Amino acid sequence: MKIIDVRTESVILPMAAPIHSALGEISQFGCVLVQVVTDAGITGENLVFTLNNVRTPVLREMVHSLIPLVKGRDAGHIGNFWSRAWKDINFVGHKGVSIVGISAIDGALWDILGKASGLPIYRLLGGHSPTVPAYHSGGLWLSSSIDALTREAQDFVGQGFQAIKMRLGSATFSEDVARVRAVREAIGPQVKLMADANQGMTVSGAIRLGRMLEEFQLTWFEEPLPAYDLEGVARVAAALDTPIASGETEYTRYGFRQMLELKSADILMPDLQRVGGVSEFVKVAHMAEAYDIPVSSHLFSEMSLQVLGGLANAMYLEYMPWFSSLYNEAIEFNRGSAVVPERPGWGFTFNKDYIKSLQPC
Ligand code: SMN
Ligand code: MG
Repeated sequence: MKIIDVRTESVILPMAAPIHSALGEISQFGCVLVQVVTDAGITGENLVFTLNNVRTPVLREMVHSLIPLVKGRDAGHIGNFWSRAWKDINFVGHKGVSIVGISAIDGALWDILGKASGLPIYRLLGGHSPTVPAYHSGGLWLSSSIDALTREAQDFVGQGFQAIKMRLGSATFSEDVARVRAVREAIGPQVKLMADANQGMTVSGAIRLGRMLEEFQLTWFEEPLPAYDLEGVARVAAALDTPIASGETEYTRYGFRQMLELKSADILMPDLQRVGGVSEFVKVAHMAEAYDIPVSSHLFSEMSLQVLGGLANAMYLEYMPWFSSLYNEAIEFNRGSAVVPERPGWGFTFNKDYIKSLQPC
């Protein structure tokens, strides 16, 4: 089965209301939708995106620059594409946009492999679990008042979620502590609670706030420091009992190898578009397994679900409903866990009518 074409289109995906984290405001996304077309009539789909539709054409152009590496080639030679692409991007760099381009095509190739074999990706990866515990991440933003936070937290629990994530980065530590206390009291001791600082802190600040938060039994304290400071976050992880989760802003097996060697985090959280696609997510997860470190996905809920289902050390799926409207199928939940679809490939297909209604960019 040969690849005969790679098509891309970019659209603006609006948000119902802007949200705030320590990263700033997010009001919309620029989505690059990728279709890899084969001569067998099978098309692989994938998505990469930018926050606020800034520099979306850069991502799209990066994907285009890799088309000559796949066009006319065997669609099943995914590892071969990855190795040649790695060499091809050397001059531009082995982190950042160039990896996003590889991820976009890699994921579409895995979708093709699944559709061609009639199997969901999680079975192609070894089929570890048909369900994956999920946490609701689509709320509890910095912009919410304490009242709104507690209502939203209770609403997620009412929907059946047994784990939820809130954001840190208020004007003072005591405000962050008050917000975590309010959410913990609203959901009780059983529901798991994560907190994400979105890289906004210093080593000493993260240790100080982390100690103030120990009593709330957080499942993890996420990305306390700027993503480049792998040694700094290792010092935070060593100082706290609360597990540190990090890695959503890290690239490829080489970045994560360094995190593992430095003991930067207790939980790794690869992001499909930054890690290097399904191929690289799996390598990172297997490497982490050798350190007895679990992995939790970042965004891309629909696609990450298939990857996590194939892994023995999958801890949580981040459920972020931002992109759900792009798909014909919805994630099914059962008592707080996401059910891995048995449909071939991703098991999620683009809703072309909805996408047609979006503004191109
Ligand atoms: C996050 C990532 C991207 C945009 C907003 C928030 C956050 C997460 O770090 O982990 O969901
Ligand atoms: Mg995060």
